[in-house]
Amino acid sequence: MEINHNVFESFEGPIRQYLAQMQLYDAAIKEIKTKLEILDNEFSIKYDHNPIHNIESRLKSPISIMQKLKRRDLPLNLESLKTGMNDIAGIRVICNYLDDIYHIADLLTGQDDVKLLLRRDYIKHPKESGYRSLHLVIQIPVFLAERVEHVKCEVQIRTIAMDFWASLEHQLKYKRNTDVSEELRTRLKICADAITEVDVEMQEIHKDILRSGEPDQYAF
Ligand code: 0O2
Repeated sequence: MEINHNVFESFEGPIRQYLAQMQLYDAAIKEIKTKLEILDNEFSIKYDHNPIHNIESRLKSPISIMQKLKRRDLPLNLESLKTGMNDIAGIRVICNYLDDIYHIADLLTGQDDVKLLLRRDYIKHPKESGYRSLHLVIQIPVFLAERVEHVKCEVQIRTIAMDFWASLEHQLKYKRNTDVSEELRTRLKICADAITEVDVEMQEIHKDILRSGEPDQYAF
C-alpha cells in the first residue's frame, strides 16, 4: 500500500494513528518479503532449485478488521487491533514441494531479528474442511526515524496444490451468501485429500530425481 504523505499529514487523531499503524504493517510486509526473496535466491544459486513459487501479500481491509474485532467482542480501537489481531499484515508463500514449506519456515524463523509468536501446522493437522497450510505469526523490528516498533505479521506457507484448493474453496464458500451443504463440504474434503496425495507423490518424484544424480541438493 503506497501512502501519499500530503494526505497523511492532513489527518488528525485516530485516523492518523490508524494510518501510521498500517504503514508499520506495510513496512513489515516489505521486510519479510525481502527476507524470503533472499532465501529463495540463495537456494537457486547454491542448489539450482527455487523453493518458492511465488509470494503474495495483503493488508487486511478496514471492513475485515472491524468484522473480526466485532466477532471477537473486542472494542474497535487501535489497542485491540494491535494486541487482538495477528493477521492485519499477511504474507502467503506458495512453495513448490512439501519439504520446501518446512525449510523456508525454519530458515525464516531462525533469523536473529525474527521472533516466532505462534505456529499452527494445518498440514500435519488439517482443518475439518480439508484446509492445509503452515501458519506462522512472527514479529519483526521496523526501524523508524526515532524508534523501533515490533510488528506482527501472519505468514501462510503452502504448496501450489494446497493454494489451488484453498483459493477455490474460499471462493465457493465465502463469495456466496448461503452456507455450503454437507454434501458439498464432503466433496470439497475429498478434493483436499486427493490433492494431498498428489503433493506427496510430487515430493517423492522430486526426491527420486535428486537421488538419481541431479546437482540439486538441500543440505546447507
Ligand atoms: P482472509 O481473507 O484469508 O484473511 P487468527 O487469524 O490466527 O487470529 P483464526 O481466524 O482462528 O485466528 O486463524 P486460523 O484459522 O489459523 O487462520 C485463518 C486464516 O486461514 C483465514 O483467514 C484463511 O486465510 C485461512 N483458512 C483457515 N481455514 C480455512 C479454510 O477452511 N478454507 C480456506 N480456504 N482458508 C482457510 P481469514 O481471516 O478467514 O480470511
